[in-house]
This record gives sequence, C-alpha cells and structure tokens, in this order.
Amino acid sequence: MDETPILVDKRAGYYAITLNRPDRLNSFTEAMHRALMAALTQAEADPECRALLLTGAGRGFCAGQDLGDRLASGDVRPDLGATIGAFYNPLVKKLRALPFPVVAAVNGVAAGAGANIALACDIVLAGKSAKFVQAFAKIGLVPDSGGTWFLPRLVGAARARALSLLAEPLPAETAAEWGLIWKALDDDKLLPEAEKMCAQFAAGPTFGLAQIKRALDASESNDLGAQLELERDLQRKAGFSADYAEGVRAFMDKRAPVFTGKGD
Ligand code: T3D
Repeated sequence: MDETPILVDKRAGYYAITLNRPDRLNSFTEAMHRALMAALTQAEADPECRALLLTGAGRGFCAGQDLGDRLASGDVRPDLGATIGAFYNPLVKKLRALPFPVVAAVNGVAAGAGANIALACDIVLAGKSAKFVQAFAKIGLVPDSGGTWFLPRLVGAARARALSLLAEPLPAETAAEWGLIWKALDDDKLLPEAEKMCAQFAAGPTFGLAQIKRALDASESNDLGAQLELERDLQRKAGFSADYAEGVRAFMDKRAPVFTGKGD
C-alpha cells in the first residue's frame, strides 16, 4: 500500500502537488484519487493559494487507472461507470472549477486518464521527452476524463479521431505544434518554468483570472450573444475589484502592480 500517493507542498502563494506512485508511473488507485481530491479541496479553501502546479514523481506523469486494481477483480467485470462517476469525473470538474490557474508540468508519459487530466489543467507544459497517449483503445475502452471533449476542441476532428482510435503516443513537441498543450520544454527547464509561472500567477489578479477561466469554459456551449452578456457581467464584477483599481493606478504610475487577488 502506498503511504503517500500524493505529495503536497505549500509554497509562497501556490501549492505544488506531485502524483507519487513512480513504480506504477503514477497510475491512479482509489487511495490516490481520495488523496488528490483532498489536496485540491485544501488548496481551494486556502486563501493564500493563488495557483496550483500538478506534476508526477519519477519518469512518468500519470499512466491513468492502475490496471493492477482491475485485474484484482478476477472474473467479476468491474462497473467502470461507477468509478468514473465517483472519481475521474469529479476530479476533472474540480480542476476546471478551481478559482485560480492550474499548471500541469508533464514530466514524462501521460497515458489514458493521465493524459486527459493533464489536458483539464489550464496550462500544460511538458518536457520534450514526455508523450501523450490515448491508451484506452489498446484495452477496449473509450477515452474518458474529458478526452472526447478536449481532443476535438484542441486539435480538431481528424487528429482527435486518429489519436483516440490508434492510441499512438504523441511526442510533446508535436503536441505543442498541434495546440494540444502550451509548450514543450527541455526536460531540465520544465519544473523551473512551471514554478516560475505559478509564482507569477500567485502575484496576479486572482479574482480576475478566475473570471477568465469561467468565461472560456462557458464559451464552449454559449452562442455569441450569450457569451457577450456573460463577458459584460464578469467584466462588471472584475471592474469592481480592488485589483482592477490597482492595475490601472500602477499602469498610470508606471510601476508594477501589487495585486491582492481578491474580488473586493
Ligand atoms: O478503471 C476505471 O476506473 C475506468 C477508468 C479508466 C481510466 C484509464 O486511464 S484506462 C487506461 C489505463 N492506462 C493504460 O492503459 C496505460 C497502460 N500503460 C502503458 O500503456 C504504458 O505503461 C505506457 C505507455 C504508459 C508507458 O510505457 P513504458 O514502456 O514507458 O513503461 P512500462 O514499462 O510499460 O511501465 C513501467 C511500469 O509501470 C511497468 O511495471 P513493471 O514492469 O516495471 O513492474 C508497468 O506495468 C507499470 N504501469 C504502467 N502503466 C500502468 C502500470 N501499472 C498499472 N497500471 C497502469 N496503468
């Protein structure tokens, strides 16, 4: 049994969470799901937390579900709908809804649900040795954890279908060229770059950044009219924030702004 399937490091202004089952390429067990959800809930409740970094220990980011757990059920066929409903879907929804930016530092292979959990993060950085694998088809499953939603939106229908049906690994640099992720970086630059980004977000106008996340998520289902109205409403809220007042003052004073991150 893993003692600590998740490492949580509270840094100045952000949390760094490391998936920590390196022997199994950080694949998910129920214990890891529970620990990760608890860590995300803790980060969300902490007023000092203004960004989150998600990475993996060892040579992989995450290989999705631990298939050893599925083998353990022997001849009894597991109800995967139940585990998706209980663990994977709430995890993806939580990552999307966190009121601050979430940065994935994909340090190695991201496969199955592990790939799609990375794609659920706001900004995905990957080491050049990393690869993204929609591994599901290799074992008779369907991309989950938002895979069938994220892929066509990020890379288009043709690439989404081929990635899902062939389950071929996509190298990080191609993933960046295709727009699946933000950037592929030299492996030794990955964590420093992700940490720098999180530190930058931790000093940012967090309330405004949260409204940006909301607007972009809503745009996936809104028509232009509804989106314009949402932008108006969110801009009204942002415009009442102390950070907006500070941003304008700092611009006019030609100095760096000092944001509190709060909405009031
Ligand atoms: O079940 C539900 O609740 C439904 C939800 C499903 C969500 C899913 O994620 S389903 C998809 C599950 N994941 C996979 O199918 C990926 C399986 N892994 C791989 O295809 C390959 O391991 C990788 C492409 C990720 C990496 O390949 P490679 O050659 O770099 O490494 P490796 O040698 O295959 O793996 C290293 C070790 O990790 C190895 O163990 P060993 O031989 O050193 O003792 C391997 O068995 C283990 N490992 C890798 N992935 C998993 C795993 N062990 C358990 N579960 C895994 N998913």
